[in-house]
Amino acid sequence: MRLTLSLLMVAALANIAFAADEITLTADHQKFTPSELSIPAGVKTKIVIRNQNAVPVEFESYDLSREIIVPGHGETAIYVGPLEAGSYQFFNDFDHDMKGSISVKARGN
Ligand SMILES: [Cu+2]
Repeated sequence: MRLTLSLLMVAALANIAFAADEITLTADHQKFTPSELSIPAGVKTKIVIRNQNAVPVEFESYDLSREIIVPGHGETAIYVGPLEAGSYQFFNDFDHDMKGSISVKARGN
């Protein structure tokens, strides 16, 4: 019984950790929200890019070596990492004024 409870708690904690490693980036009008994402270092992270605009956006990042078109009113997901601590820039290649960054922080900092 005690062992079963422990296993359930491990499973619950694992679920929380998994949920924390998926974040959403929204493209709306001429900006990304949030403009600065924060993710932990050393962890593979799923970024769901949701485009609220009628026109497509192209999420592009030289720092992350990623380039992907998200159709108008569509969404797509990319996986980044595990990354080292630092700041990683991204922008919309269809509108270079639309940009943001991913702040990767070492755990415990
Ligand atoms: Cu491009």
